[in-house]
Amino acid sequence: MDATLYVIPGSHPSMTARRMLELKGIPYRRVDLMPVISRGVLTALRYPGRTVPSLALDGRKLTGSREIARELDRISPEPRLLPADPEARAAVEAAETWGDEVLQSAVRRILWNAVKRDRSCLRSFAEGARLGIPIEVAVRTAAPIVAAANRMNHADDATVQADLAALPGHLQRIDDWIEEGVLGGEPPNAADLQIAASLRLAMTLDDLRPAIEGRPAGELALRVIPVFPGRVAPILPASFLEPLRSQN
Ligand SMILES: N[C@@H](CCC(=O)N[C@@H](CS)C(=O)NCC(=O)O)C(=O)O
Repeated sequence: MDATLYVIPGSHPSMTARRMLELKGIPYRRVDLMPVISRGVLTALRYPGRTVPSLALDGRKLTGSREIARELDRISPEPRLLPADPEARAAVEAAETWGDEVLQSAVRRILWNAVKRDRSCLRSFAEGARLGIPIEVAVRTAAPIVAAANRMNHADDATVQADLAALPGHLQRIDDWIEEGVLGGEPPNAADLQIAASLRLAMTLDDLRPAIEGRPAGELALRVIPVFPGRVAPILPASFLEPLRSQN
């Protein structure tokens, strides 16, 4: 099987797709793209979407972590990413959709807002990536990319403050799904991988890690995605983090 996965360093759904391919035992070539510029590259390569992860699989082109999960289950059914039992599948798909549409976007906004405050952390996300230019050059010239990513993702302060206020509720929801057995089984399902990658990206922020790591959601994230490069030193205003205080 010939597989090429397009990712952005630090992209959480890209990590979801990487872990899916690893769990399926499918070897793949990874192509690292710069954020924002990735859009033009994927358009030029005629992918169906302009986001990462995008995957070429024996000539077929796919965009989206959920689309990739389904195609991988189709071509290589074991281990299953989505349960065969209809009721279990519906529960996993609901958690996966929430993980994609709610948690993934919130964590992306929080991250870009933090990066806007101090770009030096970008270096840590690029560990092991091949961007085609030296990482120091990429970091030094990243200001327009960071500004564009903040705009495109609506990572403004008011939205990110609301995201942080919602985070304790998100974490409780994940803990509940673990308790119910929707998440946390072995091997991990598509929802585990979707949600764990967002939690791992959130845990790269020193501001957020203490609120996540000691609870079932954090333990799940570390188990499902053992390695996730990146580290953001404390940077968010204390008032933004107030809703997380009672969590620590
Ligand atoms: N929710 C989709 C979209 C993923 C997504 O938005 N990826 C971001 C990186 S985390 C991206 O490609 N951003 C570049 C851009 O939008 O220009 C998925 O899970 O595949």
